Order: sequence, then C-alpha cells, then structure tokens
Amino acid sequence: MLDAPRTAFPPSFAWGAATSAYQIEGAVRDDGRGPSVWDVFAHEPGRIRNGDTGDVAADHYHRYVQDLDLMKDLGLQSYRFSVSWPRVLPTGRGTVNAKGLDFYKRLVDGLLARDIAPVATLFHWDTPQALQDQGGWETRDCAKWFADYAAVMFAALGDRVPTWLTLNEPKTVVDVGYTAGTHAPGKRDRSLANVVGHHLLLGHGLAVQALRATTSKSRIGAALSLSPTYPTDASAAAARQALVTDGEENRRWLDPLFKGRYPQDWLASQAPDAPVLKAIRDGDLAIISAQNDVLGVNYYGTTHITGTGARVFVHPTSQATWQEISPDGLYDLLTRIKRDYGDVPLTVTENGMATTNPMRDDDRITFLRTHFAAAHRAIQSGVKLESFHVWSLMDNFEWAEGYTQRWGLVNVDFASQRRTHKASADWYKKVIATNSVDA
Ligand code: IFM
Repeated sequence: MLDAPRTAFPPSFAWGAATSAYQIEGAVRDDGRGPSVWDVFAHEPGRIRNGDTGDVAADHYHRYVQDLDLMKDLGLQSYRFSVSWPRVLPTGRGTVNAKGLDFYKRLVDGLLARDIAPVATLFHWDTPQALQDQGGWETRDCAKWFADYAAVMFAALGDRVPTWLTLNEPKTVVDVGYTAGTHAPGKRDRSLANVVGHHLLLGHGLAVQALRATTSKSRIGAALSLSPTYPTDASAAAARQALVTDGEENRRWLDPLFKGRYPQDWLASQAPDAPVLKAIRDGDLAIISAQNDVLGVNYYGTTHITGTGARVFVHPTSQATWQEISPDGLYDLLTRIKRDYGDVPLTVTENGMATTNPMRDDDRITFLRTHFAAAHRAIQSGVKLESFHVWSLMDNFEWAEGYTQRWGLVNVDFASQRRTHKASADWYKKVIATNSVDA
C-alpha cells in the first residue's frame, strides 16, 4: 500500500516541544531553591485538584539527563523550557544560588551537545514568594527585579541560549491568577489584575534592555497566549462584542509590544479612576515595544462571542473545557499577526491538548496533524513561522488541575517516574525525521 502524501516544511523549520519549570522539575527544596507563589498556593487546602502539588512533579531536576536523551530520541531540534526564578535567586533578588544556576547551565550544555536549540523562558508564573510578600507584580518595582534576574541569566548563559523569552502568557496571570483567582497568587481583583498586566509588560521591556546591554547576539521576545475571536452571527452587536473580546484576548498584549501603545478602545473601556491608567507612565510603552526580535505564540483555540458578549463554543472542546479546538484559527491568527503587526519572526511556543487515553492518544495525533497543516498553510501565505513547540514534551503538573490532565507526548507514570512514548510521540518522531506531515 502506498503511504499517504506528505506536506513538506521548509528545510530550516525546527520542530520542538515545550515544558515549564514548576510543572516538571520537582525538587522544590533541593540545592537552596526558594519558594515561589506556586509552592505556597499549591499547598493551600482546596486550591488544586486532589491536593496535588509540584513538589515532585516529573522529577526532571534529577532526571534531566534521561529527559535530554528522550528529546534526542524524538529528534527534537528545539526545546523550550523555563527557568525557575527562585531556584536561581531564592528570595527573588540579591545573592545568586550557584547550584540552582548550575542546573540550567548543565541543561543548556546538554541540549547543545545533542544539537537541540535551547529556547529559555524567564517567567512561567513562578514569582518568588519573597517578592510576592512585598507585593510581587502588583508593585512597579517587580519589573526592575525581574530585569535584574534576567541580567543574571544573560550573564550566565548569554549566547549559549539563542532565543530568550521573557514572559509566558501574561494574560493567564492577569485573568486566572488575579481575576478568577484559581491560579497563584489566588487574588480576585480585576483592577489590580490590569496593573499587574502592565507591570509584566514593563518587566518584559526592561529585560529586553538588559539583554541589549550585554554583548549577546541572542534574540528575545515574549510568549503570548492568543485566541482569534469571531462574532457568532452577522449582527453589529456581535461584531462589537467580538471586538471588545479581541481587545482583551489579543490586542492589549500585541499592541504595546509591536505598536508601542495600548488599544484606544481597551483604554476607553477602563473606568476613569482605574489604577492601571496611573500605572502606565510616560516612557513605559517605548521600553515595552523596543526591538522585539521574535514572538512566541501559544495557541490552543478560538473564541466565539455573541451579541450580548457571551462566549459560546462552536467547535469541539477537550478535557480542558476552556479549549475550543479549531486548527483554522491558528492559520487566521498567524496571518493576522503578519497583517496587523508586520513580519516579525514567529515561533509557536505552545500548542497541544489534554487526552484521556494515557497511551493511545489518537486524538492528540489528529489535533497535531491538523494544526501542523494550518501552520504550513500560514507559511505558504508568507508568514515567517520558524518553529513549532508541542505542549508538552511530557505529562506534568497542570496547575489547578494537578495531575488529572495529561498533555504530554510522553507518558509519565508519576509513581515510578517511568517515561514511555505515547502513540503521538512515535507519530511526531516521524514528522520530525521527514520534516513533513501526513496529509
Ligand atoms: O500547562 C499550560 C502551560 O503552562 C501554559 N499554557 C497552557 C498549558 C495548558 O493549560
């Protein structure tokens, strides 16, 4: 029988997978690591499903060599991980914890030795608790503390990491950590949340400055969670409401980074005395928008909005009930970024789904196949998409859902810490080896 035809990607395209520190490392008290907001939050009763915590997670801190070999075996060409800020700076600033920093040096060296390009994220939500005790991202100072920490990482790993990402999904911190309160630090205050959002962006800009102050030739940008937003019908009301949601979901993050301003309609929707309006100071947006070399796109699905502003699902969801699965949305998103924000080099920094069958994850294969095809179409349309990172390399601690949602290509038996390829891992291995997707 003939094999199905395959869609070929450009020779320079890089295939990868992504993880984050708190979700896989474990070893939360090893080698001088300090606590983060997630350590504290996860240990509060009722916060996380089944009372799970990231204390051990996938024990990657101790098993990283095995995990590097796993990546090599898959054929990964790029690996996106995050650095735990309190592992490097246990109280968030001041004395560097050499042992913590060494872990990331060994990890990066291990990647380079295996010809896997490191993509390092500096903030994937694990604010040092010592800084949270001083107000964390609610205070403007945190942007500076973050840039100082970034400078420590640049001094240690400068050019050895070719791509740095400052923030992962500031929107999730704002919407889930500070508005819904179901992520750390568990606050429910929308106006404070928007202040946090601005300080996160400012921290991004100051970290970019910190990299430019070194001799590093590496690139830097942010990883945003973006969701194309559509009206559910042709009415003017639905169009208006979809635009409002697009402002929250997408433009309030993209415009500051790439246009040096917040969207007018988003600013106008804030109350006249909203604290965020005072938090935005002269000069901030010039810092935030200076020279973003690359944009990381975390794409999980679309958002549909009715004329009354309600969200409805017109496509299937997954075990993660916030996810509306639509591969076409990825095409729309990537081409929209090019149209509205210019030819910035893009990398898909996250894309994937949770599946319930621990090994025969055919639904994940279908998901990835269709999203890769959408990415390919976007490249054909002229989008500068350079690489794709599947979320996630392996099963991990899925925040408030604990270990009940499995997002990995590789199954982790959390009792034995045994790693086993799922069907999707073997399928992905072939995609990488052939640089093509079965149609
Ligand atoms: O696990 C998360 C990740 O940390 C950030 N983006 C979404 C993923 C799935 O929920």
